[in-house]
Amino acid sequence: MSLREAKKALKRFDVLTLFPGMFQGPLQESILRRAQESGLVEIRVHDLRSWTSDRHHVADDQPYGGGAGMVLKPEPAFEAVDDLRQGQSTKVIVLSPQGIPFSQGMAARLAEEDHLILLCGRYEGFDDRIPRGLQALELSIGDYVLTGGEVPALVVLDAMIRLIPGVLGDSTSSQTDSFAAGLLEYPQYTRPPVYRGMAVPPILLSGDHKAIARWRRKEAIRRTLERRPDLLARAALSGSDRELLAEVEEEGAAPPEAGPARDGKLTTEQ
Ligand code: JCH
Repeated sequence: MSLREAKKALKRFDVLTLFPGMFQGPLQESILRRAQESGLVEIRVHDLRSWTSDRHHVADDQPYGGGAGMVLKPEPAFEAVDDLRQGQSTKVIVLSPQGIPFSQGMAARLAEEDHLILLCGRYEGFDDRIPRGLQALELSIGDYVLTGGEVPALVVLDAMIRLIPGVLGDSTSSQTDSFAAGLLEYPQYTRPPVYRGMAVPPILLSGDHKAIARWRRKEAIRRTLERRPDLLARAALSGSDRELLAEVEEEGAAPPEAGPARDGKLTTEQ
């Protein structure tokens, strides 16, 4: 094996779910499909009901203490993980609204693991001995309640897999995108130069690469200030970034017709 090939280690992902069919479409298109075909990643989706022992393959039960809904039983989850675990290197991830926030940084760290098991719950959640006993990393993809852990598992897989070396054709593109840099992306344009009365900013057609780089950085800062001030507060801004930020603040708010509604009609938090 050459030095180049030695770096190209296979990553394995085992998904445990009551609805394996939910993974068939998303994992068989585009980049996730190619990542598997090229042998960089292996994703196995398993039906949790295979690890139930009763005749009716029951995976849920009523919550102790009463209350509405059902809870995922511990036995199928523990037995499945026992069967799939590959020694110490295996990390178990449980998707839940009670998890710690999943982020780009978390995706980058998890993309370095050799073997992950992702457990998707259903019903009103799972017996709390599941994440505790499995010493799982409990992750939330955001503050909204979904019907189960399948869509969150796909989100986590997608975010991790595109960071695995060799998965994206261009090895630099995942590094340079916005969240890695702590700012939102600058606006992009392609042909035609004017569409439905909206012109491409003339500087992008100027051929002046230095001026274009400055404009892009300034627009990235403007967007981040307007849409995600929380990100801007944590961003590592250089001296020239601070000058661009001062210019943006001097110029004031964007005209209301310039972009999607961010006023009372459509806010990011209710
Ligand atoms: C899940 C549910 C009512 C949970 C069952 C398993 C993750 N970020 C994120 N949002 N939603 C999830 C998620 C993950 C796994 C499961 N549900 C549905 C329904 C609940 O409390 C009343 C809790 C949701």
